[in-house]
Amino acid sequence: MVTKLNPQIEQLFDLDEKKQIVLNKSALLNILLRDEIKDKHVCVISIAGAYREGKSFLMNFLLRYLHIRYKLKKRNVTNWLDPADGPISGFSWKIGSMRHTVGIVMWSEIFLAELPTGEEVAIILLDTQGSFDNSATITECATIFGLSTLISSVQIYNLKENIKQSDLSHLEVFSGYGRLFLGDSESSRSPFQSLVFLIRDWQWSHEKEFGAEGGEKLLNNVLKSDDTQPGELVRQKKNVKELFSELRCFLLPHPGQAVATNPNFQGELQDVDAEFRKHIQVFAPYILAPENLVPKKINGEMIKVVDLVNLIEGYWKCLQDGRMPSLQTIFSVAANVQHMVVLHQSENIYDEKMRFIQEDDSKVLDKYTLIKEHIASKSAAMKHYNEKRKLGDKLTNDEYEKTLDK
Ligand SMILES: Nc1nc2c(ncn2[C@@H]2O[C@H](COP(=O)(O)OP(=O)(O)OP(=O)(O)O)[C@@H](O)[C@H]2O)c(=O)[nH]1
Ligand SMILES: [Mg+2]
Repeated sequence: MVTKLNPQIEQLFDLDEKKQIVLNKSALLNILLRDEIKDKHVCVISIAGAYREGKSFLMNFLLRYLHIRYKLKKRNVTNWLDPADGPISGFSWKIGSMRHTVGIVMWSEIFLAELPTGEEVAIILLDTQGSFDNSATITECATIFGLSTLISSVQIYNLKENIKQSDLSHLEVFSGYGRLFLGDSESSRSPFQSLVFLIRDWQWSHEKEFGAEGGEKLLNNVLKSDDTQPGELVRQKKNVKELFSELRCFLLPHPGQAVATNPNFQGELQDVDAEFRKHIQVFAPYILAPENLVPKKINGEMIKVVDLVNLIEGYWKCLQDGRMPSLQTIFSVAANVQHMVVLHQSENIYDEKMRFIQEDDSKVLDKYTLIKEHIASKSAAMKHYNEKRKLGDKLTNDEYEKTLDK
C-alpha cells in the first residue's frame, strides 16, 4: 500500500480580482529553500493546454510514479500502477464544464532523483490553469502558458485528439516570450527546453500506435514542411521547432466512460480503462525515469533550486503591472540569474582552492604565501567567470564581475 501523501497542492501563482497575477512568495520560499533541496539541480515538469482536458487528472499519475520510484525507491518499475495502492489523488481535478485549476499550482513535496551521472536532482511538478475558458483574456492565458514554459524544463502540451494547426498557432503566440532569445547574437540555443505534445483520446491507433513511437510519427507528419504548403505555415512550423530544444509527442488512449462522464468517479483505478492504464505506465517513466529527466538550464547552464527561486521571483516582478512584460525585461531576468549561477561557480572554485591550501600541511602559511595563493585562486575564479558564455549585455557582465572581484 502506498503510504498516505500528506503533502498537498500549493497555489504558486494566483489571480487577484483585477486578474493580476500574484506570487505566493511564502509557499515558494518555504517549499524550495529547504536545506535538503535548495542546492540541488532541478527538473521542473509543467502541464499546460486548453481547459477541461484532463491535465490535473494526469499529473496525479506522475505523482504516483514519483512516489513509488523515488520515495519508496523501487527501481525498474514497469507495473507500478496498482489498484491496491488506492485511488488516484493529489492535484485536484473535477468533472463538469466549468474551469477548475486557477493560476499555477505546485506539488509541495519535492522528489529527489539520481541522474545516470550520479548527480542528485530535485523534481518539481506544476499544474496550470487551462486556456480559453471564456472568462480569461488572451493575455491571461498567454501569461500562464508563457510563465509556466519559462519556469519549466519540460512543458507537457496537453491536447485533445490530435495536433491541429490552431494548436501550433497558440503555442507560437503563448511562447512568444522566448523569441527574443533567438535574436541574441551570443547564443544560438533554443530559448525553451523540452516540449512534449501529449495527445489525449487518440482514436487512430490502427494508423499510429499509442505511445512515443506513434507520437513521433504524428509529430513528424505535423511538422513536415514542403513547397506546396503556404509560406505562413512553413514559417510557423520552423518557428515552433526553433523555440524548443527538444520536441516529443506521446499518444494516449481514451480513459473510458467512467473517467470522462461519471460524476461519482473518485479516481479508483478499476474504473480506468486497462488500455489507458497500460500506456500511462509507460508515459510516466518517459518523462520521469532517471535517464529521461531534463534538468533546468539557462543558456546551457544547469541551475539550482535556489536559482529557480530567483528566476520565478524575477519573472513575476516583470508581470506585476498587469501588462505583458517586454521581451527585453524577461530576457534580463534570465541573464541576471545566469550571471548569478556562474558567479557562484566561480566563488566555489576560489573557496575550494583556498580550502585545499589551508588543509595542505606541507605548505607553510605565512602572510606572503597566503597572499600569493589568494591571487592565484582569485585569478582561476575570474578566468572561469570570463570564459563562460553568458546571456545579456556587457553592463550586466561587468556588474557581476565587480562583485566577484571583491
Ligand atoms: N475524455 C477524457 N476525459 C478525461 C481524461 N482525463 C481526465 N478526464 C476527465 O476530464 C475531466 C476534467 O479533468 P481535469 O483533470 O480537471 O481537467 P483540466 O484540464 O485540469 O481542467 P481545468 O483545470 O479546468 O483546466 C474530469 O472529469 C476527468 O475525469 C482523458 O484522458 N480523456
Ligand atoms: Mg486542472
